[in-house]
Amino acid sequence: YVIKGTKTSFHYVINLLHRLFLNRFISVLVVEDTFNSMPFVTRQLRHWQLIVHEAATGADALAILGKHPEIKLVLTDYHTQGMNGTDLIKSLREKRSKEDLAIIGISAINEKSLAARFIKYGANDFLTKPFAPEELLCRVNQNLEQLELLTKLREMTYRDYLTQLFNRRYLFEKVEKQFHAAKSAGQQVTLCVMDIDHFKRINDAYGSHSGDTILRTIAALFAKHFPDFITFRLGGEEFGLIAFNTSFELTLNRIEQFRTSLKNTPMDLGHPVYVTASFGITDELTDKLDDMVQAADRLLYLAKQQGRDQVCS
Ligand code: GH3
Ligand code: MG
Ligand code: MG
Ligand code: MG
Ligand code: MG
Repeated sequence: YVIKGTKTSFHYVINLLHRLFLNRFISVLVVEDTFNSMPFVTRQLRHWQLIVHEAATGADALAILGKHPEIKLVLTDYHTQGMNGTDLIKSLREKRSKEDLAIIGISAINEKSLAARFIKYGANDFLTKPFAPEELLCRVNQNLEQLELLTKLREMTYRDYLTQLFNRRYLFEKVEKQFHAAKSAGQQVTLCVMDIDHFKRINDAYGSHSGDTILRTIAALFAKHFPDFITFRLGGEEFGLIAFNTSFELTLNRIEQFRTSLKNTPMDLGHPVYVTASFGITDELTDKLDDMVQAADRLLYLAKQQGRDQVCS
């Protein structure tokens, strides 16, 4: 339909082949309508290599979506059993946002205002029956591509480009919320900051490109050592971690272990280079997360003053 039926640019064909490959890993949900036109849609989507779930009623659709959080797109008609399409969209949107799940509403040609209503209730797009298979596939593609773009954008927003650790923005936009929730729940929160010792000397001796390599290596070691905690880059050669609901003593011990392991791990610049780091760690809860970071920073400063390569608590 897509390639043979109409004139298609070379670029578009390449794009379609790429989609065919990607689709094998993407799940979609089709909510069947009461007039039985959906088997056609299901068949088309399976041709298109997508993993297709089918729901017979609105309640079914909600249950399936709850069980399969990996579903990326829902196609629903207005006339579904038990619940109409717009009510279904409203319920779906309470669970999954537009940036996380694409919804395409399907309306008939004689239901003029329905397309607008679908969009108002939270659908990303709509199709008007009767539609060509080609239009169905183009709209499904477009919506999947938009979701993928948003996911990529979100990754870029919250990750540090050099080290791929979470960045400052993630800490103060996302972790801040977790911090307040943990506080209200009476949970233990431990925050640690780490600063590489005499990093300027490394840059001066080996160049900033080698400095970058070392920062990446240290970040990877840090994240690997603490897979159960949130690790981030605060900026420059300063990193941090936050641990929820873990004993302070245990976290402190693990930081000590990491400090020792780091100083004994050769950085590979073609020849071995050794680095150390200083740490400040606190579990004293503050009003804002930033105040806790600053408290840990003061302890870190103390560790530097007392000779570096140590943890201050
Ligand atoms: P101290 O032990 O007191 O922390 O000494 P230091 O030299 O590590 O501290 P200082 O703050 O004087 O210098 C930090 C250096 O880290 C200077 C800066 O150029 C370097 N740096 C910061 N970010 C990056 C980066 O992304 N890549 C590289 N290569 N160097 C960086
Ligand atoms: Mg400094
Ligand atoms: Mg430093
Ligand atoms: Mg710095
Ligand atoms: Mg520094």
